[in-house]
Amino acid sequence: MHNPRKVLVTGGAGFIGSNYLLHVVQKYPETAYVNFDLLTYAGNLTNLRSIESAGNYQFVQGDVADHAAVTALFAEHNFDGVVHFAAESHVDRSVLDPLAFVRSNVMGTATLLDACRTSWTKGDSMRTDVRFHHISTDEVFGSLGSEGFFTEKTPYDPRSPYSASKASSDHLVRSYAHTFRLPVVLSNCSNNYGPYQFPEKLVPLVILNALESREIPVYGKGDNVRDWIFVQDHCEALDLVFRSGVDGETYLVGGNAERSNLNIVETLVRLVDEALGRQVGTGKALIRLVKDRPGHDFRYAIDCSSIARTLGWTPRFNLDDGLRETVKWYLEHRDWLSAVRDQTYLAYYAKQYENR
Ligand code: NAD
Ligand code: TDX
Repeated sequence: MHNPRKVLVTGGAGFIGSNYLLHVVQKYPETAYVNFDLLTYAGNLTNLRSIESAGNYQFVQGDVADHAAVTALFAEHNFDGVVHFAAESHVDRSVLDPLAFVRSNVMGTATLLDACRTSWTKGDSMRTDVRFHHISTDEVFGSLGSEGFFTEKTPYDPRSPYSASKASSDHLVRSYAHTFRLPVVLSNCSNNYGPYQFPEKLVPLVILNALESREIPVYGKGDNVRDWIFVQDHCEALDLVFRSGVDGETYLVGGNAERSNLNIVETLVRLVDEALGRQVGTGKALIRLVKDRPGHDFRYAIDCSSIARTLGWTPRFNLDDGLRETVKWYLEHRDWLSAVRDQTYLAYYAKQYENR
């Protein structure tokens, strides 16, 4: 059991990080949380309004790849745990600007690991009452055909600059565990959806475009398959892995909910039509099959029986309920959506689709 007193959460203003902080800051009042986030386009402090004045929560703006800033942070706080979410996370952006991914995801992870090594080594030995939890993705395993599942034993085969940068960071984490005895746990999860997701990712993008009656781009034939998990289920798994996982272990987390992209998109536009009382088919008429993403992985699917067996975790939400709840959330938070759908986003969106 890892029972930390002071935890550094990196990337806590992003989609999964903010959902995680909303979950743990209230659940563990005896643990102090420091959220260290650069506030890139994907970071949004308004997500954390309900905990910003909690006595066990603090925000510090900074870059995980900035050695001086990370060193100063560790000198100021006596962390005994790190939960590392901070990363560039969008595959399409990694096609447009791969080096930003190497910097934040590879150098950022290496910089944090080294700060942990330095501050958690006492004399010749590494502390054992500390823990580094690395948050990673199923994309490190590459692409599946129509059969089979990823397991903890699947060899790495990353195929986009994003997944290659995440794979590199996973390798660095394991190398610090092996070489320096750094106590680590890793978790690799499938596609998350839910509140506070930036609308460049498929689910919130479809909801936003359906609401604003803009075209909805579906790459290729829309037959690529993802395994979808509600973000709250992921956060509950992360809480268990961080506090009860075994040192050095990797846990695969998935939603047991495979769907083709076209199926997800059609479900979402139907839910938006229903919620707005629009004529059936209004949203569907906005769907466009567009040029495929370069190197687009065909299918991801996770076998999460290992974490069910070892930590007793299984996803609680089924996909239809989770998507319905998600559409409801975005409709009730249209101010959040319009605030993030600013000029930067629209410029990115235009650039992304200019050749499609
Ligand atoms: P996100 O893009 O919504 O948020 C990333 C956060 O990290 C933002 O708040 C951003 O400001 C911050 N950040 C980026 N670069 C930084 C840097 N150099 N220094 C400090 N902060 C920085 O991402 P997300 O979807 O919440 O993903 C979080 C983590 O979970 C990532 O490591 C991602 O690889 C992983 N993951 C995501 C999914 C998914 O479906 N979204 C699935 C599996 C794993
Ligand atoms: O406009 C779109 N049209 C479309 O067809 C977008 C944005 C996506 N897609 C397709 C591409 C994928 O097959 O939908 C699927 C999901 O796309 P994304 O939401 O971009 O997610 P994906 O590329 O699968 O990666 C996500 O899951 C794993 C996260 O972004 C990663 O951070 C995570 O590691």
